Amino acid sequence: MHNDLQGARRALYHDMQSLHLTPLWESLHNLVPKTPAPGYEAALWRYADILPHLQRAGELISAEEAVRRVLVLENPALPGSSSITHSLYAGLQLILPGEVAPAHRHTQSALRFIVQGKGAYTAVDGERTTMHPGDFILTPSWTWHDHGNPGIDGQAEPVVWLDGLDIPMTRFFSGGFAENGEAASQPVARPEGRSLAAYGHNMAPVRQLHTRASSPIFNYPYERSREALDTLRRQEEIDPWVGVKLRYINPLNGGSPMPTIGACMQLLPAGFKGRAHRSTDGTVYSVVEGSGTAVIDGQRHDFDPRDTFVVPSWATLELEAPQDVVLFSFSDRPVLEAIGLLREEFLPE
Ligand code: GTQ
Repeated sequence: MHNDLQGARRALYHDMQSLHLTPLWESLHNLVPKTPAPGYEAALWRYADILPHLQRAGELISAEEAVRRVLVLENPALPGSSSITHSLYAGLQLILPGEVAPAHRHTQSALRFIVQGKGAYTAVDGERTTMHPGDFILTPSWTWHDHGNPGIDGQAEPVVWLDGLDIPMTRFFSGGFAENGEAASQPVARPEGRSLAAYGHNMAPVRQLHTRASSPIFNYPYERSREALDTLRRQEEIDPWVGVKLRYINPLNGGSPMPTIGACMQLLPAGFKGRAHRSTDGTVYSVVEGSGTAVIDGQRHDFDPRDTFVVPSWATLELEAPQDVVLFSFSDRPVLEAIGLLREEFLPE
């Protein structure tokens, strides 16, 4: 190109800078990419690496002082963002015997996936649910929630769970509001198990209005999900891409448990060597059972139980399971679906 023209263009860019004007033609290809360029990375966090730090945090700060004692899993390519993908947050929360994480509510939607220990509870709008490993618990937008760890059957142990929230999405839309509760623990208004009894059996109460966008079930117990996967695994042909995979639903409308976050549980039978698939929803996986390998865009990530890994938007994923593997996963899929951005490809062998 002519040097003068080049110089004149640079002068134009420079002169209009103070007016906060930029030339689109210099960035158009980045703004409208041919395929998603997520700008964040695949990553795996080993539980064995995290646990000692979580234990140290347990010695250095109480759940009450911390409000939430959480080590944030931050995408290596997004330092300072507290994000695991552009839209999602993930962290591992520890609550020790006798501790309380005080009541609050916020517009961000949250899920808890129990990773280790039992006998802690989450209370959601006046109902407690006791946590067991593999349980999938919701605290939908603007619901009061607190966590405590009184133990179960006279025995209390440290409990660790994976928090998944739409914090970055809420920040993007400038929709963050929060309030602290009056007391650390909210009063119990309904007996434990009420939600599951009322909504967890393909039935629903007839004289109740449902105005909330999220599922009325707020604990999907692992026992049941695991049993379902196991039955299907014995009865059906295994899907060559995802194994036996079910998504969690809001029983009132068949949609996702919360408007911004979808979640799934899948079983890969021993010997499974999955074909490659990809989708535009960057997805966080928590390993429930078994060791295996996630091949993400050709790179191998070996995982063990309780590890967490993230698969970026449009990255190919191949799952390998030398032994039975169970994976929990969550993503922003319902949002992408709602705005027409969900694409998925199951690649041939
Ligand atoms: O338990 O309410 O990991 O508000 C981040 C923000 C957990 C929670 C997190 C939160 C919570």
